[in-house]
Order: sequence, then C-alpha cells, then structure tokens
Amino acid sequence: MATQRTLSIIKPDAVAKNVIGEIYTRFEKAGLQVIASKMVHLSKEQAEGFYAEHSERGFFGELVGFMTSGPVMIQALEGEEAIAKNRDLMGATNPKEAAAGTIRADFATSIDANAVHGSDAPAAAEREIAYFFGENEICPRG
Ligand code: IDP
Repeated sequence: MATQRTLSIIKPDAVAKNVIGEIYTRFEKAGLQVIASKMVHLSKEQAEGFYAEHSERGFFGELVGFMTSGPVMIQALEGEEAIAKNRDLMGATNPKEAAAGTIRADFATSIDANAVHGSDAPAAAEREIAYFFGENEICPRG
C-alpha cells in the first residue's frame, strides 16, 4: 500500500449544513490526515480553472454557479491509498446512487449539490493540490 495525497473540497451545500466537523471526523476515522486546509469563497475564474476538464459538459455553467454560491472548505488529505479511500468515503456522484453511510448518502441533496469533491487519480490529485496550496501551506505530520 502506498501513502498518497488527495484534494478534498467540502462544497457550499455541506458548508451551509454546518457538517464540516462531521466530514472531518470521517476522514480521521478512516486514517486520513488533514495536511492543509482553507475556507474560500471561490471566484468564477477559480471554479472554472479547477473544473476545466468539464468545460465542454452541458452542466459546466451549473457546476461553476453552484461552486461559487457560497464558501467551500478545501483540504489536502494524506494516508494509505488516500485517493481511493476518500472516494469510498464520498460515495457515488449522484447521491441517489451513493451507498448507505457514505458522505453523499448522508449529506448530499442532488447530483450538483453533492457535498464533496475528491481527486479521482494521482495526476489529478497532484494538479488539484497545487491549484489551491503552495508548498509552504502543506504540513505533513509523518
Ligand atoms: P465526481 O465529483 O464524483 O468525481 P464528476 O463526474 O467528476 O464526479 O463530476 C464533477 C462534478 O460535476 C460532480 O461532483 C457534480 O457536482 C457535477 N455534476 C456531474 N454530473 C452532473 C450533472 O449531470 N448535472 C449537474 N452537475 C453534475
């Protein structure tokens, strides 16, 4: 098993529901450490750049509108198989299909207001962490 880093975002719907702490507890109980974090109200440009790979999708405008609708909590997580572990904790993109006990099953309300983002592969994790955090904002705890 490899130690990995992944980028997680608690989206505006979950921040508005005041469940940041409950979601952080799930990361901690799964053995993931928060090694960087910040709360940000994303600009349109920041959200468009982050989701650039989806720019041709029909829902892109809706996605950017939602992600800029309120503050988000952004964190880098580190741990064994962190990318897959975080995706398991999150559940399926559509909360109606998310397994019981996952973050999206418990806190998401729709496919766009789906509570959390998590990197889906190592290259994405590296790009996404660097998109939001400088090296001096990342604090690995060993
Ligand atoms: P993921 O977040 O589970 O990795 P992706 O397919 O990468 O899912 O999509 C990115 C985000 O785009 C989703 O989390 C969701 O917020 C949004 N999204 C995906 N499909 C739709 C859709 O059909 N309508 C509205 N938003 C969507």
